[in-house]
Amino acid sequence: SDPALVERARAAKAALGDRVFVLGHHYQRDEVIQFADVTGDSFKLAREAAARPQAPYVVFCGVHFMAESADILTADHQRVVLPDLAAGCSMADMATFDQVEECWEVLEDAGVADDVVPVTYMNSSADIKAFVGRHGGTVCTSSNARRALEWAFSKGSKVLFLPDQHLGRNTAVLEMGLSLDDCVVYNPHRPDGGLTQGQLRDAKMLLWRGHCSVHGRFSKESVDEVRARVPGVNVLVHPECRHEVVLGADLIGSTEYIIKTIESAPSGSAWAVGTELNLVRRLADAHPDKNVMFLDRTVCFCSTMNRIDLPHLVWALESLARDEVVNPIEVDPETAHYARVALDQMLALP
Ligand code: CIZ
Ligand code: SF4
Repeated sequence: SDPALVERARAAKAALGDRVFVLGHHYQRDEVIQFADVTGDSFKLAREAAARPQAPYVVFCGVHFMAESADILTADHQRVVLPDLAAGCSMADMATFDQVEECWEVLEDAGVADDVVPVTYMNSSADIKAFVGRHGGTVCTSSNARRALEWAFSKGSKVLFLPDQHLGRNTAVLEMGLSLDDCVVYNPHRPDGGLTQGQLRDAKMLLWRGHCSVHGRFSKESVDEVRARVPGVNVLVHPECRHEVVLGADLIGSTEYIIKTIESAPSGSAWAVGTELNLVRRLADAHPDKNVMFLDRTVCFCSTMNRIDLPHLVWALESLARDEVVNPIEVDPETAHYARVALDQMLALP
């Protein structure tokens, strides 16, 4: 990265001192991650920000829904800044508030809404989390999805899982013992979600038709190809991958789990990792004694994560050093209140 920009980022950060706290998601570029005070997945980062109320400015190097969660969980005086407002998440965008309200009406008309507990993945907008909070549901992450589903099924006979169909299906089938037939996909672009009254009545898992544009691109062929090419390879994938990919993998887990697994793997072992490319490259660089490779060379970076680059970070830090808050992420108080209900329910999961 441009040495002049690196120097400017360093100088602005030094001028800000303890007044700024920089969060870096694991999928961020190297040029950005070098300035992170802490790295993590979306949930860990939101909690880290909340644990530092003395920092008035929180710069979130990640995507929009993560900055929203940080704003909800941090103190009122803390301002959360997203260096590029175009850093969204295609998965989160696949479930809009209006679509989810309409889905709920479909469930009401089918006479099943009272049996449904909504569960939303962390990767969703604040207003979806608030919807779930208002309807007695919970947020989950890829580390606690099983506990979230167990809790939800103790409260109702059906779960509406938003917005990632793959995490929902993988958790239901592989960890809860449900069958694929217990799961149906609700398509927000079709009348009644594209489901019959019988399907709405009988399904246990109503999966929203959303997916990650990175993890959803790994295929069963990529797993077969790497196994043929690299004898003894271990295939390690994120549960946002498609069901057949997860079925073909050796190990499945969140980004934090993937990092820990590679860190503790024996020297000389071979790993094909199905998650975002910035993270896989950093893991490969950090563990030259292990053969860490990307599961599928045709899959790319998360393009919205990559919108946060060094020029945007420098601009955000230099503006904050002049006490000019650029690109603040502010969730309105009512949405924040109900989103927090759903987030607190996740924290209270047994
Ligand atoms: O796929 C993502 O964006 C993940 C794993 C986000 C997160 O929760 O950190
Ligand atoms: Fe969204 Fe997928 Fe990018 Fe994560 S990796 S921010 S889920 S599009």
